[in-house]
Amino acid sequence: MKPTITAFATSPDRGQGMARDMPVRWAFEEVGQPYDVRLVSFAEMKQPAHLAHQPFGQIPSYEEGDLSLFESGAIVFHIAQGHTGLLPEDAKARARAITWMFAALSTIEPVITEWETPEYFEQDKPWFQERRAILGDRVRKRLRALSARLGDAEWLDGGFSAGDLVMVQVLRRLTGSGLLEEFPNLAAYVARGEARPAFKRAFAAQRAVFEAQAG
Ligand code: GTB
Repeated sequence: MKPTITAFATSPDRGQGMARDMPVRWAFEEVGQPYDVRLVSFAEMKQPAHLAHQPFGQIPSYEEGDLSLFESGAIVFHIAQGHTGLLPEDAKARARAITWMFAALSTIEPVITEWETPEYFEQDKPWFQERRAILGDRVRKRLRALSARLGDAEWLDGGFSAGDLVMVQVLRRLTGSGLLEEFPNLAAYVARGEARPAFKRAFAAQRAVFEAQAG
């Protein structure tokens, strides 16, 4: 059965692939699983029909028969578990790949989200620059550790895995900020992820939504 995911009918990022349907699309493409997309407006996301699938009124959600999931990380994990290609067969290597998924979402992403927030909502505050610098240093601290662990390796633990997919997608939010570029091996790691044919197909698919609207 072909799964259906939800995505923004109108993405605020104008097709840059920053919304969280992107890692799910990317995972589908990596494993060769066709999928359908139901586009939802901001108003529709808050309606009972969508809340039944995503209790927080957000995208993405995932439906496959009577299975309904939310949380992009959990959806990527589900896809990775059900197909070959995103998680190693070896049990220990598989556990380590899953660990990197959690590290991306619970250790790296929160400091990036914190750092982004003042840019969107608090630029007019007198303490904006000082706060931004503090939060930037918190991001640097995490990136320094990640950079040290990655070293000269291509991926975080052997071959490309769901851990890399989620980590690259999280790090993409820093592209062009200057922060990622302070760590050339991480910038190259993100570029390697973005160069994967599956990433390109997923990016093109979400970009097509924006282009269709832009006319
Ligand atoms: N933890 C959840 C998950 O990973 O699935 C978070 C889901 C989430 O944040 N969804 C956002 C959403 O639906 C879209 S991705 N927001 C609408 C709402 O809460 O009402 C976050 C996002 C949005 C826009 C950009 N952008 O424009 O660059 C980037 C990321």
